[in-house]
Amino acid sequence: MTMRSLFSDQSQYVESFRLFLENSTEHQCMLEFFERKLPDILTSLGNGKSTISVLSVGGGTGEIDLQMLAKLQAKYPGVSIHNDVIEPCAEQLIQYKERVAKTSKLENIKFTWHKETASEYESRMKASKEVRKWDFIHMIQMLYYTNDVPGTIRFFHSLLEPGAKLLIILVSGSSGWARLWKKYGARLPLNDLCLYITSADIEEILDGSGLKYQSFELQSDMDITDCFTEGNKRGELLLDFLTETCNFNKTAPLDLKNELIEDLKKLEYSEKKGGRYFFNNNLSAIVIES
Ligand code: CQA
Repeated sequence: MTMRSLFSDQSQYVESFRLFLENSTEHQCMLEFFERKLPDILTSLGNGKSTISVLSVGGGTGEIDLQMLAKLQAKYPGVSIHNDVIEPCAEQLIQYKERVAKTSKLENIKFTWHKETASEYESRMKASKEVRKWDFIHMIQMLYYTNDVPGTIRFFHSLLEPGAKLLIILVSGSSGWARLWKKYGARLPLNDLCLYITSADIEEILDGSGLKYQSFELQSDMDITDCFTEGNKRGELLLDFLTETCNFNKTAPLDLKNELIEDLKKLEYSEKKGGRYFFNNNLSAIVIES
């Protein structure tokens, strides 16, 4: 059997991702960041405006977006918000709309959804004559899925109003992911749909282009203890998510599997607490100024 990318199986990807969210503090660490730092970051971008325009690039199911919008509403009470969402995945857009429909206190927010990729949006905007500018643009855990990272950042940065901000969240250069990709990337199923990029790569791009930014490290972990129990279904799906491989346990060459499993227990990847292993899932939030 050959190793196949997890992306080739949509339903298995969704199941692995659901388990990952259950076993990690991925969303909690973002919400904590929104709680502690976002109000400051949002200062000035809406001053004196009657409408604030927000662009969510890769908004997914909207779970994180709505938390962010709540912070914006709290910062600018009574101000109306236009929230545009770019998201190519149809199922996720449906879930986003359902979530909006059943959430209260969204009366002053107007939602517009665009079922397309960031690069399709870019082409469409460049072809149309109108230039639409934004007060706040965010790209959360999505830059892995673009084909031209510097170009994508440059384009969306060019859409910022004066005083506006662009927020990027993705895995930290000091996370277990960074180590895993560096050592094993070449031996995992090649896939042009997902790039192995971290905050370190983004900061290098930003330093080279002279854009002014600020970074924040968000502490996060993922309980991977189940990965070390032979035959544990949850552990197998979590391992699939980590390696982005479909049925990694069944399809990976034995030497690769053994080496990776042993590495995951090491301190460069995980911390051991109370007999459990916590993979380092640290994220970085990068705030770029207009
Ligand atoms: C698609 C693409 C990516 C998705 C998705 C669907 C995704 C989550 C859910 N559905 Cl078509 N991506 C995602 C989100 C957060 C996250 C990771 C993937 O932490 C894992 N990565 C490793 C850090 C990204 C490569």
